[in-house]
Amino acid sequence: MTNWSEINHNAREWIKEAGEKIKHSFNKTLVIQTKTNANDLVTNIDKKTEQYFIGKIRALYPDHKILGEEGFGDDLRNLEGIVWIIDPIDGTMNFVHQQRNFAISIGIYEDGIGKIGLIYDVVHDELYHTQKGQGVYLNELLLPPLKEVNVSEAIIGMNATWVTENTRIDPSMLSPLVKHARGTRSYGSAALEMAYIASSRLDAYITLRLAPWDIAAGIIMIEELGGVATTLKGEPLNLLNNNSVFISRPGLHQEILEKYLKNGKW
Ligand code: 2AM
Ligand code: CA
Ligand code: CA
Ligand code: CA
Repeated sequence: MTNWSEINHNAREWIKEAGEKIKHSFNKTLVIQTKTNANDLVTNIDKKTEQYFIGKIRALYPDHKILGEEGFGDDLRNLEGIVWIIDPIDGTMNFVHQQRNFAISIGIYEDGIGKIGLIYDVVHDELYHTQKGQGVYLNELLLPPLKEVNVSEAIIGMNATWVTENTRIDPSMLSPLVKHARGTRSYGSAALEMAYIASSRLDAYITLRLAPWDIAAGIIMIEELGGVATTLKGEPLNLLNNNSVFISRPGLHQEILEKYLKNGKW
């Protein structure tokens, strides 16, 4: 039998320790490289943090598999067994430019079912954590289930990219939603935007392309609180591929899907 509370305990200890190491790195010189384009950044700290987790997991749980953004884990073809899905720094651009508004994100799955989700806002020392069936916590505080709200009362997490000329969606599709919502925000970290829905700082989050490690932990939290996590077409998210992502409180999810997304030109 898998001892999930032990795994949870260890993962939380490691994420805090990794956060300490990241904070100490602020005084040292950062090595910044680009990946797919000039704005797609990675640093030596992203890589070191992923390697730190992999070292810990391999030592204690050699039969677990690891999917990490920076590629030091396994090359996964399926989600069989226990799989750790890790984003060592979500919001690298914020990490580089702001030294805040980034998070470590870890989702642990068994045969594709979310079991443990951790999102750690290092600088604010806010650890969002959940173990399936046991509620979602922000540090020691148990978060209440998500209540329904209407678009007119909702703050929606969305990057301005998607309402300007772009390669993925007609910009006119989301602009009515921007207009009808109470407000929009963009934090530059998918994991934090999902955590903010969990803690009701945001009501929904919409984006056109995310990788599994951006959303693996957040999905578990949102679903544990009664929220909904799908693609922009309302379909299930696939943790082996990139996805469009639409996360929301219940009720609001249906309203946005039906009024703004379903009949869109895309
Ligand atoms: P990252 O910082 O771990 O790369 C920024 O709006 C959000 O999108 C962050 O969560 C960021 O994660 C993610 N992101 C940045 N570049 C991306 C890309 N090329 N594909 C998918 N997600 C990306
Ligand atoms: Ca990245
Ligand atoms: Ca990410
Ligand atoms: Ca990252």
